Amino acid sequence: MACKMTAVACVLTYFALSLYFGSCYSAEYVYDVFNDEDRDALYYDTFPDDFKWSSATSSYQIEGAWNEDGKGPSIWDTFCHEGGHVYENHTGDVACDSYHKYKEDIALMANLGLKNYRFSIAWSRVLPTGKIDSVNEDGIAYYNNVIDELLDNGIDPMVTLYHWDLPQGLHDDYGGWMNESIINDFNDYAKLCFERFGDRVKFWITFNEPWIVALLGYESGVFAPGINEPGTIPYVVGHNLIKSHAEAWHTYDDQFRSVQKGVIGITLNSDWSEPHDRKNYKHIFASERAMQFSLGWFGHPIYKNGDYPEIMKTKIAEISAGQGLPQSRLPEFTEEEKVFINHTGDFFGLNHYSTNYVVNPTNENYELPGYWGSDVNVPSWKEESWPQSASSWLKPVPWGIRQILVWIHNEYDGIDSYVTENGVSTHDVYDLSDEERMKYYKSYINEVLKAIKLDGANCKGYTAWSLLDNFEWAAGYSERFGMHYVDFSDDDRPREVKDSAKLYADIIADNGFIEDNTSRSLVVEGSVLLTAFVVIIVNTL
Ligand code: GBH
Repeated sequence: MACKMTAVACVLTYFALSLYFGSCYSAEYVYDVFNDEDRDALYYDTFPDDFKWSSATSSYQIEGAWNEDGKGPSIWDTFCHEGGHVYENHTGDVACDSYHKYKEDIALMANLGLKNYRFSIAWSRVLPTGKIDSVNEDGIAYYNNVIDELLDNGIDPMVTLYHWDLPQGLHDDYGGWMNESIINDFNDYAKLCFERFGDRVKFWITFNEPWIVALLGYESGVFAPGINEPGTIPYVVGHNLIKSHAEAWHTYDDQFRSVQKGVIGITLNSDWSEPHDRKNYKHIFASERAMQFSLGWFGHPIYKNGDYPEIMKTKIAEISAGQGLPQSRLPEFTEEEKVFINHTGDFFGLNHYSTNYVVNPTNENYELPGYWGSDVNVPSWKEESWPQSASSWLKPVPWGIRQILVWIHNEYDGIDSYVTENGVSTHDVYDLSDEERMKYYKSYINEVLKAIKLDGANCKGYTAWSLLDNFEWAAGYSERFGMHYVDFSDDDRPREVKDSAKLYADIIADNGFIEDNTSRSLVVEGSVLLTAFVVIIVNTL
């Protein structure tokens, strides 16, 4: 009898332990709120062998040396110096002082195991007035030094030609992006960069986030040059940005590609717009409308057919008419321009940070002409329960990056895509154990892996924003995006490694996510032992 009781107890223990150990290797989640087993569980696999691991910065946000060695002023120098636009009137005058500390920065990249580094050239450092007759050899020398130091460390440069710091002279002369004279000047500048740096730079991005340039620079005015003219001007700016991009792409394609053998594309930014109810076709349409107004505004002409998305053309024309205007606020491309613009991107660069739910609009409103006032008209929000970063606009929603990569893949015929920015902010406190950033990178990179392995997206690289804490535009230094802490109160701007840098280095070293086998072997060993034990007990009965 006692033996029988022991046997029963053993069998029960056996089941209890199997359950316990079994749960050790069931699904793992990074965020408590995102715990749908089919969607959010961590996925174990590695990236393709040639996957490009990178990290990004931009000139105005890190360089400092705003007026050294012949650099001319940019619209961001003016905007910051004017006061009243940026948190506590912070400026990029010194920033991370990378102009003097670039070797230290590149040593940090080498420690991360980076294979690529995305940075931008300050147009007014190489051409102080913005015009081709003003070449500043000291400025050219700086970027030559950066590029050579990168290559010495086995890191390939990914170079952005324009990350928002327009030479002030071009804005003063003719209104910068509002005037199509900019197309020639941008092309001259791009050509100079191909000539001087293209022997070593094989990856070019013409523009960082034209959507932000047009809307934050000219519709809301919260970014330089601070113009607040909703309605038509932001679309004119967008038009000139697209034409400038196409011109530079053709210059590279015609005059440099055959010798230099690089690629050139553009980087577009967007949140993912998730239909709130995927069974409601109106929510699906709302998502599509929102995506076409963000990525499609620039992506459709450049990657699809040389022209704006149909929904943008019809909606803006209809709303403009409703506003009593004689013609659409969205400019038109000529037939020749469409042919010239079509397929001027060798890859699709994506900057992505967050996701929104969207639902269908009730009806069009004509009150406030403008992109946000009347044109997009897709109600969107972020759930209260989603985690919050230090930036009001940024809530981590890891599954969104998988959706947006698949959308790009389907919309643009399987084009090669690169995540050229992705990251999260923490508050301005000294804390090297940046748990929230670790969670963000781990979950987002894992979702990129799913997009590639499970959905077949042609994503070829991932870039973490940012290498360093830096000047976060209108938020100044109040929001930190870096994997390295920078002390902005110290003249030396010392850098310190945060835990997220170590996590990123591990992911790069493993080229993805390798399952920890300890729990699995515990289950196997535990089961074998217990089975043997039960067999022995039962046999002795
Ligand atoms: C990227 O833009 C930029 O390329 C990079 O330079 C920047 O540091 C990084 O993001 C982090 O922001 O609340 O009205 O001030 C991403 C797009 C631009 C979205 C700024 C949020 C703030 C709008 N972001 N924007 S506002």
